[in-house]
Amino acid sequence: MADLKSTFLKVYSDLKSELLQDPSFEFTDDSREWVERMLNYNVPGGKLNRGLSVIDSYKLLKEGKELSEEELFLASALGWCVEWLQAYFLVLDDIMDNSHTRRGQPCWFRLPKVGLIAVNDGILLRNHIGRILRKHFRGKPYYVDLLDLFNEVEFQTASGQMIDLITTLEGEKDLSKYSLSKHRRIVQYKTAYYSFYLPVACALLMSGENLENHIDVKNILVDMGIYFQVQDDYLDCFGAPETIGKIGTDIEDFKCSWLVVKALEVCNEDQKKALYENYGKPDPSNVANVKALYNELNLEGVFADFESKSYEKLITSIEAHPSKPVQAVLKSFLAKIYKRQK
Ligand code: DMA
Ligand code: MG
Ligand code: MG
Ligand code: MG
Repeated sequence: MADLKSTFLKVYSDLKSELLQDPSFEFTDDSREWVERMLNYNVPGGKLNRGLSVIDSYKLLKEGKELSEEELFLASALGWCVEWLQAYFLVLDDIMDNSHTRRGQPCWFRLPKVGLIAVNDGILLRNHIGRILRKHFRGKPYYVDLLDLFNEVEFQTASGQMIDLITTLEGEKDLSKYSLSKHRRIVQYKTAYYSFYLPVACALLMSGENLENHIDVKNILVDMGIYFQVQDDYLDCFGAPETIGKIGTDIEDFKCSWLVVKALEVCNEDQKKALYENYGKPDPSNVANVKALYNELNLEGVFADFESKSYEKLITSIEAHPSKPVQAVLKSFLAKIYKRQK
């Protein structure tokens, strides 16, 4: 595993060097340094789960057959495309969510020299995906399908971000519009497609599969992605910032988080009043009141229950899938996230 990660990181260096030599742009020392620093700051510092899953999934689909050098490189390159997409969304997400830290360091836009240049850096990160795919996959029979996949998933994610953001509009802060179905819609689009479906779909395309034949796999991965974002919402409040590498902002931001939806479901009238008064305000005392209420309502316990039930449901639907290699892909993905602390 440690070995796979170092191979994967080596491919990052190769892809970065190619991007820094891209013949379509005449780099100066300054511009090359900027891009290199921006990439190193934003692309490789996460858990790399999504990227590594492309390689893991591809291996499992090959049922134990040794990968050639080329296959390992291509699966890694696709893994990095997923990580680049993630970096692009996170750079912009942190601006929109007014966040402070990410992966244990200040958010990119918080650096004094960066500021809103981060918006263009996000656009560059996005464009790098097309550069990588063009360079390494243009001759492949599945090239068009790959481009189409990345386009579709990017559109779904941006649409999810849009509904996440417009629910928090100033002057329209009304908790009564928050429900489990609204939460589900938001997280399905903003998180599940790019974090879960995309890595496996990349591996399927590389294996010569037609994605239209794998709608059932997609459905299971979307459910897994929803479970993953519920964990993210939970960790935003209950996770240790040193472990998750970020300080939560969901309460201040009036987010339609799973926690607030659950709180609304189980609270009494007085507690509801307190929630309405304190949710979505920047003052630390309001935030503390919301957290105290979450504790009073035992949301940690409610979450633990949700976590084990989701796991059982997912395992049941995975085991109903006819293909053993596909089952292995899905189970390995689930194992990576079950009861995660970060
Ligand atoms: C993340 O939602 C979704 C995308 C597309 C980045 P979020 O704002 O809850 O993520 P985080 O908690 O990592 O800021
Ligand atoms: Mg965020
Ligand atoms: Mg967000
Ligand atoms: Mg979050």
